[in-house]
Amino acid sequence: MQVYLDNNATTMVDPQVVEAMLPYFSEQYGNPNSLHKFGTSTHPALAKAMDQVYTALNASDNDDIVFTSCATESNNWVLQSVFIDLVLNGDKNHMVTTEVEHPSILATCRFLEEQGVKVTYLPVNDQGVVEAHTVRSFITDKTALVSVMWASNETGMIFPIKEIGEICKEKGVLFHSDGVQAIGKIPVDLQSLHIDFVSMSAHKFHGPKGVGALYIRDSQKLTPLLHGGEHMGGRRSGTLNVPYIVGMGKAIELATTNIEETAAKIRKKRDRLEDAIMQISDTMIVGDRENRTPNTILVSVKGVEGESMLWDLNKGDIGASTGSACASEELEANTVMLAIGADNELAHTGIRLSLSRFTTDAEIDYAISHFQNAVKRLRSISSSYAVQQPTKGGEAKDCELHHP
Ligand code: C6P
Repeated sequence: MQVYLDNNATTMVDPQVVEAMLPYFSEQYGNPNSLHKFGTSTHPALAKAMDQVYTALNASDNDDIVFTSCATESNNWVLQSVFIDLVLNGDKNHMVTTEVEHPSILATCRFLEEQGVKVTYLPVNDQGVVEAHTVRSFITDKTALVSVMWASNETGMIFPIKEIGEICKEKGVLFHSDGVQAIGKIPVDLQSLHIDFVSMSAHKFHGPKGVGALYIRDSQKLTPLLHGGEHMGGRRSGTLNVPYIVGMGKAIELATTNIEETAAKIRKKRDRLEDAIMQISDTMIVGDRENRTPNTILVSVKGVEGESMLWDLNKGDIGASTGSACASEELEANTVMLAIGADNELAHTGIRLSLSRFTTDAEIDYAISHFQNAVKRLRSISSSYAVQQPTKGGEAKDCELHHP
């Protein structure tokens, strides 16, 4: 049996999505900007995909949704352009973000710092979440933008986006949220929130890789990152990737129709896996279960290096990760665990397990059994664990940073 538990890195494309995309590769392959019917015949499919995204997010007709190549592009676009728009033309030169954002935010922030922008990286609490009052206390009259992720790719923890949006509105500061790990996993209603920009990526909700979007509230001005043609109303140049946009529309529709019901089913399997892992002595889960996306577990197994666990799981045909796939080749400590206050050794014990609506009960049974055996095997050869008497299972607590 093969078990894929790395759905926060990417997901399987839903067969219904593949089916919706196929005609736009070799039948209706025209360029939507062409005036002939090969081009114009793609317009209804593009309009439908756009509608599917608006409906899924409950965006208003005044808002803009611009398709991009991925969330990395959407994140870069917002951060770089807000400072092109506001710093070059005004006197604001400060942004607020968190220590636990995805590398596509953190690396862009470092780039902006090299251009003279001042960036405040907010600390997180013991759940790995930034608190709204912390955001408030770091906004100054020089702050142009606050960028806080909606849900963590590493822990699944959901951030207080509604409260942060209200603070930004009150302070007259733009608010961007990286919604990649929230959209398609938890209900999102953009009309009930005050968020100026939201980034998303189709391959996180069973759509294709290489297509994402940026939501722009009230269609406000944002200098394009890519200049060229008049594609997407001049907001993002480059020939529209029709099959992928069609796929993204279908995928978001499938992911958000009956989302609460689907989430409950995923949560039940996730909780069963989590309960079984917590029966193993000296394990800890990062983040309170109720405030997490329904599919994610970040677990620390004392005395077992995350990378060793990963390879053991891989030998058993289980795909997991130690954290963000973008950092996983570097054998780095888990950034969220470090931000919560774990020491370097402990932060190397993190394993991220992320389910999807395609994960089956049989796969969870297999993963539980393999995980338990892997811990036994690896602890028996671990110099930091070998001599210790294991404590009774089931006593692991959410979010404690010191193993018993
Ligand atoms: N996170 C992970 O393993 P792209 O691939 O560019 O569409 O998405 C980037 C991205 C942005 N924000 C968040 C919160 C993300 O989780 C990701 C992708 C994967 O965690 C791959 S690094």
